[in-house]
Amino acid sequence: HTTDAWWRSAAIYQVYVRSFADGNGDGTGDLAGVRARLPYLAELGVDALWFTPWYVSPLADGGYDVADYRAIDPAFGTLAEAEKLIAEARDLGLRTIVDIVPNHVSAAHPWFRAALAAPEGSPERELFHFRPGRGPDGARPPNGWRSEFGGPAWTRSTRADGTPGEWYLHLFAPGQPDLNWAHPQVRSEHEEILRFWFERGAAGVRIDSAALLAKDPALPDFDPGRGDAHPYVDRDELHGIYRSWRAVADAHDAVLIGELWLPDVERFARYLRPDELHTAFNFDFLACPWEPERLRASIEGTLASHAGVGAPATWVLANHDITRTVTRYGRAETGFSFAAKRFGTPTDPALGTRRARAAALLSLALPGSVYLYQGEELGLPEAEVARERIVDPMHARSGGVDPGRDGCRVPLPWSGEAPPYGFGGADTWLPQPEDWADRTAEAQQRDPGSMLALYRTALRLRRAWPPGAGDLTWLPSPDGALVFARDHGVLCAVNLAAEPLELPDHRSLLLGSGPLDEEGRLPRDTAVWLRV
Ligand code: TEU
Repeated sequence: HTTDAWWRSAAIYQVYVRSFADGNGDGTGDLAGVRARLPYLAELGVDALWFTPWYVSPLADGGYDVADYRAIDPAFGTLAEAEKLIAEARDLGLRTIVDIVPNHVSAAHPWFRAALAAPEGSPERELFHFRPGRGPDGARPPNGWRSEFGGPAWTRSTRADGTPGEWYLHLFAPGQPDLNWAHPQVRSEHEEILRFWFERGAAGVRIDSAALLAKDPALPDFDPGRGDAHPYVDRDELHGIYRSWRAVADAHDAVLIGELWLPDVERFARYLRPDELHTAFNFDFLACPWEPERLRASIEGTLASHAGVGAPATWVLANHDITRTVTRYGRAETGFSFAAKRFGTPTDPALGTRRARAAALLSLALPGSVYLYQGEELGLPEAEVARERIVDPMHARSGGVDPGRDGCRVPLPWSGEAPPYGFGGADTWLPQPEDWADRTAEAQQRDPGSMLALYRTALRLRRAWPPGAGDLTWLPSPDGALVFARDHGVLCAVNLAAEPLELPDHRSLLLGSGPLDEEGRLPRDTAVWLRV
């Protein structure tokens, strides 16, 4: 843990490959598209790129169903292209993070195909969680666990003779069977996969669903209301797994980034150790409503828990699973929860944009590293994808109640007046809204007041701050305002109150998310950076 390690203060851009840029004109984003747009990313001023899964996959869950980690999905390109991309990015000062999905594989993975083909009780099945069903004909799932996407977490397999057989566990979609992490082959295979990508130039990995891998071997029913220990979230066995991953990462000077959705900050911080994960996404901040006291408590809680273990804080406002900030912050309920997602929730895009701009400056001013999801720099709203075009399994498995996550995964608008907005082929895998002409990267490049201009300026300023730049000091401020100084001489003020905020000295204004009022005060839902 040297204090100036790059990942401690990096701005990391998340590339959702399928929707970033389409080089071959088939309507699906690909590596050729990313390579062509690398100068855009370098100019944006980020330090690293995190690529969502680009491996061979039936795309039952947008690539989080991996059939082969050692090859790129043909829809995206080839392994040779990925290696070129990593090298070209590195030449532009951009490191590469790849996504690893250890909780499950695709149902099309050779291990699972072999397990299905093998008889009950065979060693091939031990790599997964196969169990007989309950009831006289085994017609009921082995336990009552629910899939994260809705419905039972079990699907019944079919025997070679066509009769119904054992059930297999999948915490997500049926096309994503859970691996048995008690099996040594599962462990060794993942360590090999890490080495494979580190040897190809990856500077780190993002670990998907990192808190779910280990299961209570009895697979018991549980009732959280009764205080039962959770049979698959945050189990102690995980720490041993990540300690062995850390040894692999250290041998390649690579970084482990955990996706850990854990409500308890103490439990969360237990993974951030010198011999476990380097860093993890801060979902507390992401889910936090746009309210001054809640934001301040989230920031303070984050900084305290991370300081306690010597890990840098991280700041995340959006990703490929979350409603876009412009839409979220324009709603009456500005916090995020998966459970609350509904079609047609009213939103005020102008208000949402204003707050998203302020939130951008807030998150980029905080000590630690920051994640930027593609399209946030363009201020894209959540797209309303027509029901018949939705492909996210979350939609179907919720019985059509949850719109799913496609609305934040729509192909990016690059240029022009109408779809596909320079994305590539006209037949985009998800339809783009008709009213995005003023949201294209090209249109925003010409507009100094655009979201893109704000992100570029903020990232450029932030990049000049000393590495490992230090602490944050809260300054006295009226209710509804957040004002803090960083010890390298930058002050950030955010006003969430109706009353305009007097600034200490606006002559040293570096950047604002919106204009000050005639008296030089900071209006509501606006943020500034000042040099102090
Ligand atoms: O998400 C893990 C995860 O638990 C949530 O983000 C998930 O979408 C939510 O709990 C549903 O209720 C990761 C990926 O980010 C997501 O895209 C994948 O679908 C998921 O893992 C399965 O691999």
